[in-house]
Amino acid sequence: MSETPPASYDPSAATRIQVTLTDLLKIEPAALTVPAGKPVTFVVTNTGTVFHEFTLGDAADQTAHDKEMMANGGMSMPKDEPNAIGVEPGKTKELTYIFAAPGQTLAGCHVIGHYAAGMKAVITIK
Ligand SMILES: [Cu+2]
Repeated sequence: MSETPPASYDPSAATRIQVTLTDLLKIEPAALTVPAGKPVTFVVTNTGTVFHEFTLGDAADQTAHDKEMMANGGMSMPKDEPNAIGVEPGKTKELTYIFAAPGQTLAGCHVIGHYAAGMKAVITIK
């Protein structure tokens, strides 16, 4: 995989990107551009009425996380991870991450059925 979780970084130097999770099973915006090698803080708001999550990673990571979610019933995340947060309805949470190298990756929501319905965003790392 082309990403690494944040090691040490200056939070004030992070690029901040607003993201919205919706009950229409969308991550908005559906296309994001982030810098490589610098901390990026995603400010993730769930505007819906059900739990959603925001998981960073390539297609293989997304598939692995989907299986992990299914093993736990598919409705919530047991705990946040360095590349994934769950966001309750009406709440905003932040996830800071460093994308190591230029390329492309994804963000997805893995509440049961959401990813398959298209709840994902394409992230271009420059
Ligand atoms: Cu969702």
